[in-house]
Amino acid sequence: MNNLNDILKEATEGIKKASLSSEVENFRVRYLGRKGRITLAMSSLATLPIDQRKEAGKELNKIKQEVESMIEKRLSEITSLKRENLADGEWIDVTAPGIKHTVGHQHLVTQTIKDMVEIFSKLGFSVAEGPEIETDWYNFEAVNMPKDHPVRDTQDTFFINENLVLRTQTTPVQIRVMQTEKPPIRVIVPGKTYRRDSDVTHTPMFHQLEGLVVDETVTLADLKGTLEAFVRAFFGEERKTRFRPHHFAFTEPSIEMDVSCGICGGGGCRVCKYSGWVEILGAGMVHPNVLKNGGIDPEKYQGFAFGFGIERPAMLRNNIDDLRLFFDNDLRFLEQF
Ligand code: 2NM
Repeated sequence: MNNLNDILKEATEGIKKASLSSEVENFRVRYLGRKGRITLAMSSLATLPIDQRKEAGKELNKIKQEVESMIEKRLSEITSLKRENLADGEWIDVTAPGIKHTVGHQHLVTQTIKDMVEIFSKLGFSVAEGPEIETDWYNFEAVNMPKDHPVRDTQDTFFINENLVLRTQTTPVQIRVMQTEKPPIRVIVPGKTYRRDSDVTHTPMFHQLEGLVVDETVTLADLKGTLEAFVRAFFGEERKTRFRPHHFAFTEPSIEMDVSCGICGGGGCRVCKYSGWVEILGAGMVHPNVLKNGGIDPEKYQGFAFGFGIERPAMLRNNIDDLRLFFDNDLRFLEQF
């Protein structure tokens, strides 16, 4: 009995002093665990003479329950103490602004392509894509640029071998469309193009968007109307346009289109080289040879086509003065759009 009272006294003092829940748990093991003092005392009851056993068992059960309830009580005291301390020291200001996650976005070139595609979609065009590595035939022959023709020199081509090139324009995709689809065709082709050229206004890779319409009665007037509708939608209603005669191997007749300068409004400035106009695209009626190479009968069908770079219209619309900014991947630039 004395022994039991010692156990109770020790446990009471120890548990009271415990300041961590892990310490309290240690007491639980020490007294109530498989080899705990109370557990051991329980098993030694059997060795007592029968007349003392009942009394001692009762006492021991009482002590066991007391120790158990002291442990639970102390544990809950420690938990609420922790909460109080937390409330004092680590309170949360629910009105403080949250931590902002950095979210990426599409590159300005991609955004611009998307805008352009949307405009042409409303005019009834669908989108086609094709390989960036092309054969000599698709990139040159098919679009009326035969071997040894001087116009090939103006293309600054990256050759992969005798027969393969990085496409210098997206025109080969239009040829593939003509070969696989029946008129009426109304398609635009945005994509990467490559030329061996690198300075302030040229990068070896740049983006183009070309368009092709083929049907039984397609005229230059349809071409002009389509392009004017595009310019108004992309640059704004107030822009003026003008067409000039030009020459491309793949169209006849060929034209270039200018828009009035958005910086000076046509009065003349550095961006438009004091002319009031900026050239934005080339176009024309598809050359009969090109239709033939696309498997289309030029006696029955006509087509118009146009092509322009993506970066320059994006520069004009966003007041960007250096083409190379598009491809430096400087976040201070990219994040502005
Ligand atoms: C341009 C200018 C003029 C053009 C021609 C063709 C095709 F496939 F019909 F031959 N596609 N795109 C074209 C015409 C492209 O880029 C300045």
